[in-house]
Amino acid sequence: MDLDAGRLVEDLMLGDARALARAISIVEDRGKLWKEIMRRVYPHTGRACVVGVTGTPGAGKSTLVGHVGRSLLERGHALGIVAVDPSSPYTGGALLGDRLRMRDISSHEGVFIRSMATRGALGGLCPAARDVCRLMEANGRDVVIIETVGVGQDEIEVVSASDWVVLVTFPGQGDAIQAIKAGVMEIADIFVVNKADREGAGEMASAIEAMLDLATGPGQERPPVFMTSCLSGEGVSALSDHVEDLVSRRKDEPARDRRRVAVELMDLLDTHVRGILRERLGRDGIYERAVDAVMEGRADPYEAAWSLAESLGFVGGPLDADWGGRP
Ligand SMILES: Nc1nc2c(ncn2[C@@H]2O[C@H](COP(=O)(O)OP(=O)(O)O)[C@@H](O)[C@H]2O)c(=O)[nH]1
Ligand SMILES: [Mg+2]
Repeated sequence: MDLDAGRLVEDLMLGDARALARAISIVEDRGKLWKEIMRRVYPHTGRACVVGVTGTPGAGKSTLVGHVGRSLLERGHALGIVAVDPSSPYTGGALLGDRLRMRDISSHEGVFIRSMATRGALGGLCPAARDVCRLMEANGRDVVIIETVGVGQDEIEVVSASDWVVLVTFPGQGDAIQAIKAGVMEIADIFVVNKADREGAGEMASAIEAMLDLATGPGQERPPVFMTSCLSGEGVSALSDHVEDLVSRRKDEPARDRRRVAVELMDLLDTHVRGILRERLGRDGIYERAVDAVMEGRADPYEAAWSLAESLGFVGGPLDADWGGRP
């Protein structure tokens, strides 16, 4: 049976969870109706808040998301959770663990949880994760939490998909401070020392605060550091209050003023324009020939780019002068 994208998106926008699940599967597989669905959904997005949660495996991200999520649900928010897990080397599918850990909220009718595998050798935030956030938003969810494993590039990528990034660490994690020094600090808006029930949590929080103090310029606000324990519940409501506060303040802000929306739209536009051009240039092997010419020193990259543009008929327009003309 041929699926009607218009009908599916209509159902999805009425809050239908099955339509949401179906649309997510199509978008995740980059199926035939993927772009059609996104085209219909996009005008109805831009309002929801996206909270990225990152940190090393085992830090307690899923457990914490379960706790904070429950608190948001209790305050009447409609919640979407996207858990981006490392691909299992055996099945290529998402691990099951996260669903189990979030099970205490997964039966709540206000939440929709989706686990996604990171595909591709480099891992990172699955390219479809952003689309999935938009679908959840169109489905009526005002807060979407994306959990990603913080190993390297994902931490950076989650920034462009989130309004705020929460970095979860825990005491005894030897390299946490190292990681923070290595640039992760810049990307996080909220720092959490989880497993505060364990030895060394206070020291770790102080060390992070000290580093943040150093990095915070005059007149800037230092990002908050929370100590939480999912075991005792300590600090969890303070963290939830903070997130709730950010979300409710963000409500009145125009969508286009937001860092996330701007970065994301530009990035998507860029990626797709590039994809379209590459596809077109690839058709007759023009792109490959240009690559060869540059690699073999027969042309420089500036010249090669220019001839590629020429082959598409782009040259000769009023913008040429801005590019300095033919190299
Ligand atoms: N002691 C303690 N254990 C915790 C806490 N939060 C999570 N854990 C445990 O840490 C392990 C990893 O948690 P998980 O949420 O899967 O971490 P993730 O890999 O970062 O998503 C699980 O066994 C949790 O039960 C906490 O606050 N205190
Ligand atoms: Mg997890």
